[in-house]
Amino acid sequence: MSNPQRNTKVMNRFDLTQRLVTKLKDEAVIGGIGNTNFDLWAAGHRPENFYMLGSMGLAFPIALGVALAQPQRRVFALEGDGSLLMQLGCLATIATLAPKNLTMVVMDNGIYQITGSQPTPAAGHTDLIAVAVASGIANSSWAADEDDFERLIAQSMTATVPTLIGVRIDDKPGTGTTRRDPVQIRERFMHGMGVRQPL
Ligand SMILES: Cc1ncc(C[n+]2csc(CCOP(=O)(O)OP(=O)(O)O)c2C)c(N)n1
Repeated sequence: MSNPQRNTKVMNRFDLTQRLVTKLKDEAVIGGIGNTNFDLWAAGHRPENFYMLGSMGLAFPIALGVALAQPQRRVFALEGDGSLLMQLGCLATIATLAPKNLTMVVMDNGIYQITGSQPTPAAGHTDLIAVAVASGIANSSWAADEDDFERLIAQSMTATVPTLIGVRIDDKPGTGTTRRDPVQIRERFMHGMGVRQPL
């Protein structure tokens, strides 16, 4: 499990994903590989959702690209701690490009859950929010509990810099299973972003 020294409540990924999705209108949401993806799907499919399949660590980089391409639209990204650890360099890139319309959430269960729950370095000495701050994303913080999570999400909606929210979560598996149809996922998302007619 994730590092208990963070003094934050252990929450649930699906509950937090639902809390986010119910607040949204036309915002984009990028789900990472595995559980962030499955819970995003289970929280209710929307054409503005993009489901990353197969590659660890690409939720934040893809969300960065969408945020830069559509600066008038807010973009959310949901990523697991193990996946973010695989792509830490993206934090420095995001800090440098600094899109104000990007809100990132790292769901930290301290394990690579979907491949057998091996502990990640985030369960030990590595504090991903401290890493993000040191990378230049100053507006980064751990959510103390569900109310704090909702407050940080709301605050990010009008932020002038990128936002990163860390949440400690339990080890409950993802709630649903994303339909694995990459072409359909891409086409629906492009339609959701207003850059392609529906299939
Ligand atoms: C480059 C790469 N290495 C390994 C894998 C295998 N793999 C898929 S998901 C996963 C664990 C993901 O962990 P995390 O992001 O913390 O999410 P969790 O499963 O805990 O929700 C691993 C090791 C992969 N898909 N890609």
